[in-house]
Formats: sequence, C-alpha cells, structure tokens
Amino acid sequence: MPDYQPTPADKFTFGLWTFGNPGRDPFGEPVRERISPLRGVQKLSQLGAYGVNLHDNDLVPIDATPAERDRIVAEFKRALADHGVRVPMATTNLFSDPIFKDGAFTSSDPKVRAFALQKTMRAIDLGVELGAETYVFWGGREGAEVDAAKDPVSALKWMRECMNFLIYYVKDNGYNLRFALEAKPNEPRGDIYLATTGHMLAFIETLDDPSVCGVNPEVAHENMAGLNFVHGVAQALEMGKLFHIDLNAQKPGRFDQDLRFGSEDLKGAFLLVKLLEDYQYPGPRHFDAHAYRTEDEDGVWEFCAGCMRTYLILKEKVRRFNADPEIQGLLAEIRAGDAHLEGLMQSFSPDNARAIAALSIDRIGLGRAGRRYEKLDQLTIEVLLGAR
Ligand code: DIG
Ligand code: MN
Ligand code: MN
Repeated sequence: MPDYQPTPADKFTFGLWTFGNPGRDPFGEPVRERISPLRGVQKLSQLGAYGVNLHDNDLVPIDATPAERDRIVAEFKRALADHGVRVPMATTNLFSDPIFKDGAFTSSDPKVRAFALQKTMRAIDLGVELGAETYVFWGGREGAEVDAAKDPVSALKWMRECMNFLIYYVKDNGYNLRFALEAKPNEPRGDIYLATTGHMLAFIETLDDPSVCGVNPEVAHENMAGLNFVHGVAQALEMGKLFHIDLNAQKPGRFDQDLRFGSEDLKGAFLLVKLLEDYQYPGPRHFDAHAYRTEDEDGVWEFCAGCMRTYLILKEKVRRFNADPEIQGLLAEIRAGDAHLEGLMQSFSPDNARAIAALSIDRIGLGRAGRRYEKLDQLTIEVLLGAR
C-alpha cells in the first residue's frame, strides 16, 4: 500500500491566502491568527508541498514603500531558498481595495482601469522576480448588480484592452510568463463577466495573441454554475489551454465554499484526477481552498495535508481502475470502434459521403442495446470504496 506521503515531485501548491485564511466570513470575524507567508513556506515544505502562490498583497501590503517592499520580498526569497519551495504562479489582488468596488479592468472609470494596469504590471514584476511562469487573472469584481449602469459590450472591450496591454507588457519585458484566466459566475458581484471556463476560452480567441493565454478552471466555480467540472477541464486540455488549475471542493447551490479537495463529490474528484493523470497534465496541482472556520492552526495544517493526501489516494484509485481487468474489459466492449466507419467519418469526400449515405444502420437494434453503464459505474464505485 502506498504511503500517500506527498513530495515536491507531486507539484502540490497552495496560495498564501489559503493557509493564511483567518476564518473571516460575511457574518463573522476572524477566528484565528493569519498564518504568515514565512511560517507557511516552512510548514508546507515539511508537509511535502512543491510551492506557494500569491496575490501581490498577500506578501506586500498595498501601501508599502518601495524600501519596505524590497525588504519583504528579500526575506520571502530567503525563506523560499531555505526550504526549497517554488513560486510557480502569481496573481494580482484586484478585488479587495475599495477602488475596485465596481471592477478593475471593466470599471467605467478609466482612472480605475489605469490603476488596475499599474498595479498588475508591478505585481507581474514581483511574480517574475519570485520565479512564477504562470500569471492568473481572477476578475472577482468584474461584474455587475445594476446592468443598466454598464454596457456589457463595453466591459468586454475594456477587459480585452487591458489583457492585450498586459500581454504586450510581458513581451516587451521578455518575461517567460503565460496568462491563465479564471472564471467564476458570481460572488462577490451579483454576476461576474466571463462566468465560466467556456466563456473564457471564447474570450481568449479574441485577444491579439491568444497563444500566451489559457485558463485556470476552479472546481467550486464551475460547480457554482451547475456545470460538470471534468468536462470543462477536458475541453481546455483538448485545446491546449489548461495552463493551471484550482483544486478544491464544493456543495452544489452554495456560495463559493473553497473546501478541502475531495471533501465533497468524491466521484467527481476521482474522475478529475483520472483526467489529469491519464493525460499527464504537467502543471501544478494548486489547492485554492481553506480550512473550515471552526479550525485553529493545527486544523489548517490538517487541511493542507488532507488536500494532498486525498489527491494521492485518488491517484492510486486511478491506477487500480486502469489496471482492473473486469473494468478494462467492459470499457473495451463499450468503446468498440469500427475502423472502416470511423475512416469514412474522419474526412469528407464525395465518395465517403456516398458510402455513409448508403449505409444500412440498425436504428431499432441500436436503440434497444443496453450500454452496461450500471455495471461500469458500480465497479467504479467499488474501486472508490476500496472493494476492488
Ligand atoms: C479565487 O478563486 C481566485 C483568487 O483566489 C485568485 O485570484 C485565484 C488564484 O488561483 N483564485
Ligand atoms: Mn473559489
Ligand atoms: Mn481560484
């Protein structure tokens, strides 16, 4: 039996804001001290994590002087080096400060949009200085409650203008950095523009250079939109646009819970791990989640350890599923191909069209044939329950 002990080779990462979450919620004050970035780097290294990620202001206060900024960053870099922890991803906090109350890149006020660009350029510089190669954009305030106030077409044009500007900024500075756009349907805004990963994939194609921009899907966010997360990740993966991923858990129909990975919808988490592992997704397994508000610092580290341990246990379940003779035999039967037919359909020609038109296909028989999915899903559940 594997020991499910994570190592940096597993590429597990946590945002500073995850273990640093003090347990505040809209109806309650913090319940624990905010765990510092330095403490987090030390502890996550001991737990076997690969890296940490950050918003600019998770590390450098928004009102820090340049000298304070440099001191804080130098101290953080020393801790990263001392504990062998990487910073694969960085991002900008464009949602906490009141200036962003009606959006950052989509604010109707060009002064706010300019401030957001200014802040993001500085945050990109910080991320690159720390070694990040992926830069995430989550537009938490890019949305509306009063749609009469803002033309959504203008909002999208302003968003594109800012994203194009920042892509040119990265190129102009010769940074080795790719962008990953993170969707969320609502919260903290009543409605957030570019609400799902699908919206983001379409938006990316409208940028001046789509090649440097992908997506950062999050389990909870697609779930909030009532969507199948694995399907959205599969589409991004198939398009070569899965540049990063936010792992957590979520109960349907609730606010963004950002729960410990695998703590809800275990089959969905299994199928997600299967997709990532079967397709050898090379990126970090990033947990954008936090401990329950009921927890103290010990509980926070139990939360971090649990995210990684559950991923590794599910990865072992994937291995067992892929090695299970009965399951694989059933899948071979279910997925029986037909080289001739598939050859006809894979490329159009007048001959292929005539051949398909002339086919005699047993509509009634095919409609009656059972697909044996009850058996397959039961076997899947039995793998998850440890009965196979
Ligand atoms: C929320 O899901 C967002 C912010 O935490 C951050 O901008 C991004 C990073 O993964 N996820
Ligand atoms: Mn979330
Ligand atoms: Mn996220």
